[in-house]
Amino acid sequence: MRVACALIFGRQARVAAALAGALLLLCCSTARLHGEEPRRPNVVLILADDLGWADLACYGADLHETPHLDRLARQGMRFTNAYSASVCSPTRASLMTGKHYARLHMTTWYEASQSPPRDRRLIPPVTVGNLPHRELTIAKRAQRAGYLTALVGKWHLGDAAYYPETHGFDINIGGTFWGAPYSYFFPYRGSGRFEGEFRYVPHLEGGRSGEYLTDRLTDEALRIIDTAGDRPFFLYLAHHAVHTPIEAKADLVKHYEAKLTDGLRHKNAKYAAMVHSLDESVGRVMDRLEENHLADHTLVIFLSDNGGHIGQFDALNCTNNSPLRSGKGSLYEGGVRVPLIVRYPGTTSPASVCHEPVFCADWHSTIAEVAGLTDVPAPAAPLDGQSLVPLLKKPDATLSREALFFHYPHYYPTTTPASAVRAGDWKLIEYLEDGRAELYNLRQDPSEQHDLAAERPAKTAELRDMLHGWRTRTAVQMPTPNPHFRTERP
Ligand SMILES: [Ca+2]
Repeated sequence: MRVACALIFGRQARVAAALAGALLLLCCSTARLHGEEPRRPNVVLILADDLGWADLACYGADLHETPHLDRLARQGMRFTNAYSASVCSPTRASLMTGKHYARLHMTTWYEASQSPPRDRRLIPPVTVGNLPHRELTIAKRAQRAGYLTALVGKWHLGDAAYYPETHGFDINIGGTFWGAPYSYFFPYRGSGRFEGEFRYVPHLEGGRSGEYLTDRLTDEALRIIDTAGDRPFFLYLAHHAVHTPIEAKADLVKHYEAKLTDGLRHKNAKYAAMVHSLDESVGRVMDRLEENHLADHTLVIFLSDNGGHIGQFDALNCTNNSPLRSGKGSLYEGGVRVPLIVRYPGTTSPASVCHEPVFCADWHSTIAEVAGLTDVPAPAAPLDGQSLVPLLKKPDATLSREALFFHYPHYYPTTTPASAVRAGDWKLIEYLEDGRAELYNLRQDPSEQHDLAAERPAKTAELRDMLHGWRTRTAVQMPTPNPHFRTERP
């Protein structure tokens, strides 16, 4: 009986599916007859600045409250092994171009690109600060396909001749060569705090006293969603939060100060309040997509540009990436592993989790596939990223990729110049001052506490060869010995 019912229901389901298919075909044919193409999906790329892997509640944060991002993760897919570069601009370059930032010679941020320090053991290379116009950004491709393209917030990929408007964005609200605002409070400008630089965030006139930057950038993003009309849009909402200066709204700071207790991993109430405002922003964007009946037809991507900043601001550590080691700048996991949440109804399943390692350069190809940008020119090969659509459909799928590579030939408070490779569960970091290598098994030791380089010489040699091969193939820039360096100072 049960079998008969199943057969009948199965037949009915097949008939219904066939009818639905015929209807869909008819609609598509009608649209084509009238010269209309099916509307392309919208893309909302929300990039947080310096947000650590463990900074969201859905990634284990204890002080921070992030209900909207947690909801986004419940509605979509959360990645546990997503990687960016260890500092700002390289990730932004890779997101836009689909190329490894080291291939572009953009391994550090714009302001530091031209003036490497000359008092250390190695002299870091002079890198590219301006994203070259020969690079075809995902924004330019989307623009050519008819998308309304908008950058709201931080750009950090070059001076005025290389601003977002020159790289495919119809609208640029706030994008400059500066990597951080002077202040998170209107009028977002001033000098003295950052070595006398007069920093400001343009196009945010008409604010009121007390207005908070994260809220204002969100207002601007909502305006773009509202005004896109029938055009598909690519909205790149690149928040300054939670980069320094650590400044937050007073009522939220008070809320988190009251929550501080011994034993919490996160201890900075102002930083927690900045994360709170960032989370509210994501909630407001999602609400507006819902209100405008666009949420089911929009790819939403949320990630961070590098690991959490563990340095101090106003005598307090900004964040703590535990259980991951170190933070921004470093090639330990705390410097490069970041939160990544993706929602694309019909493709991502609710509350799915993906453990496959993915890289910021993958988003160019992913967005191109989702948006169907096959009818506009693609960047010249080779692209280093690959489409994540197979993972979005099936989180336990695997990508055919040898390894992920990292390259930071610079100095930062958390590191000396280094390169790294992650292949499967294994990770090798090579320090360029003396060639010393560290080897970790990330499955057994995600906190990178047990260096296995001496114990596993064959694996160390294998990964080192892989890393050197990649550096040669990719023609990355290397630091050079400093002939004037003296270990014994007078
Ligand atoms: Ca950053």
